[in-house]
Amino acid sequence: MRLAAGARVLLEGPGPFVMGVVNVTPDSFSDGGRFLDAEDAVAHGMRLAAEGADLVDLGGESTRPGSAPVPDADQIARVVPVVRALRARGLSLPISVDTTRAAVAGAALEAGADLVNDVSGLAADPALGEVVARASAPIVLMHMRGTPADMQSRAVYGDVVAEVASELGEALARAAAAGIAPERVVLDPGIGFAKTAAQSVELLARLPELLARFPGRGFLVGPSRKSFIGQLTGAQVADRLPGTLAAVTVCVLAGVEIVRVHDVGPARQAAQVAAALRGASPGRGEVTAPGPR
Ligand code: PMM
Repeated sequence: MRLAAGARVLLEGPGPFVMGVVNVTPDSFSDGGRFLDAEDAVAHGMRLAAEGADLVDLGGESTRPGSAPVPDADQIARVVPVVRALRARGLSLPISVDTTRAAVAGAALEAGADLVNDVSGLAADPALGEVVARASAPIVLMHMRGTPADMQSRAVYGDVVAEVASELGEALARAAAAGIAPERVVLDPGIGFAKTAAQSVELLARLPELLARFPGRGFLVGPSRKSFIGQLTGAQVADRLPGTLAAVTVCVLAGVEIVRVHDVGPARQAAQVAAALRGASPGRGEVTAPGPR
């Protein structure tokens, strides 16, 4: 996969690439409150880089089920100083901003972020597509229904893979209408967003089928510490690393290029082994390269 912002290449190669999560929120899904302080967030971002992250994802709004929106000004006040400080500390990795809001994305890109991670798939803010297009920035379009406040009431599917694929197709159409170049778009099925645990597991199990519906398109998946692992195992959020690594392995074996995780070092190792296994499986080509789908 090749992901570029303008002429600047952010990611290039077969992957898998590891996106490290830095939540700059008081109530995030899994590391709530621990990185609210900007300096802590910066230190955490630098630590993830040292652990081998290929890119860092900064978010100023929790998306946990039931959470309320955070005003643009608050998101900007949380995220922009962290972007600036990471650059001032010499971080050269691509920085993505996890937001559904045009104003937040614009401010973060201006401050030195490179791409946008939109959990609404361009459904929340009609102005976001234009901001991304104007900056020639890549965007991750994640599948969700509704908003974090009401999404779990909308986890009703006939065929979860077919419906997620169809709704990702609608997100792609929104990106195209905004003028975002197709090669700058990465898709994400949105594990845990408007999905029950069983639906998240089914999506992970059927990733090859989902990816096959979008030939040549880059995919990102974020299974890290999610509640499906808790429901399967009883593990609390802080104890879900083993389950996360099992899911990361499945993602990479399926051909997913980017995994979004909190525990970068362990996930990187799991992803490397899974990539070798994928490469070595019959008909897959080179051992060191997952190869094209
Ligand atoms: N999950 C969370 C937040 N942002 N973005 C993408 N693209 N995919 C995800 O699965 C995703 C996301 C929620 O997890 P967190 O609050 O622990 O970061």
